[in-house]
Amino acid sequence: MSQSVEQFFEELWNDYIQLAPSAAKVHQVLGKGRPIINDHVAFRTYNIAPVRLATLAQHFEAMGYQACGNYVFEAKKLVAKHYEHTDPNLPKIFISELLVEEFSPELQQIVRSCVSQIDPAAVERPDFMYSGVHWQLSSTDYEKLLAESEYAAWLAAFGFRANHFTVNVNELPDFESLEAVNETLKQAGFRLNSAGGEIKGSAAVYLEQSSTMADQVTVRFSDVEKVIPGCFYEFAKRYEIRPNELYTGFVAASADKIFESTNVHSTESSAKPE
Ligand code: OOG
Ligand code: NI
Repeated sequence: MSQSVEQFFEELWNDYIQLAPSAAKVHQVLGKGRPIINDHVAFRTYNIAPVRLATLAQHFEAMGYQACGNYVFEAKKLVAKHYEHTDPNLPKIFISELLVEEFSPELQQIVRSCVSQIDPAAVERPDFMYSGVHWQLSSTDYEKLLAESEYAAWLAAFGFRANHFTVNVNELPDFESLEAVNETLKQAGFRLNSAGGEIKGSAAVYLEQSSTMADQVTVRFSDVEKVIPGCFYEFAKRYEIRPNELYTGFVAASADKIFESTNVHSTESSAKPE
């Protein structure tokens, strides 16, 4: 029952790379075989019992994490919190939750039906955080969710697992800037999220972020299989808020665009040729 924190993050990573196969290649390109330090891991949920943000956060509180920042995303109808650990080697945790009651009755009905299929006892186990989907979902219901909220649809398709890990760029020995990281990634063939510019934030807000677009993965819905955006990798460079003290929070305006890394990209867009 009491698995170690290291084991938890290892299992979480192993689950994540199945839906973000690019992540292993990112490590090769940026780390050249050396270990990569992660800045944070992000999770998504619905604000419905038994999977509310506050309930899922208990797994991290049990590991010694403490609640720090609160964030609101009005247009996307989301709220989020981040958690920090006193052990600097452990990644920060960012958990968001969708305000389901603010959507159409149709969306609410699909989401409530999914959540009602979860065994509440399963939520209490730490492995719930990489347990995936607990429900049957048709591709038509997925499309209905997608029409209103990319977030609602992603969560219904993939369930509970790391949405992304984030490379701590400050700890990358070979890269001075996030621009340099982005250029290396693009040269290696990765598609970056350009919503709001490839780099979100700046030194003025003490945080710069970029991310890949999610890998396309095959999901078996109750009726058919579809290829849809899975998980992505993020890159964060933090700046000092005081001498020798890096900013540890998040920036809502930047996060708002990072969420779009799992958007279904239009075929009309200016995506580079493969
Ligand atoms: C979270 C997006 C926000 C960040 O680092 O600002 C975020 C998500 O896509 O679930 O991770
Ligand atoms: Ni993030």
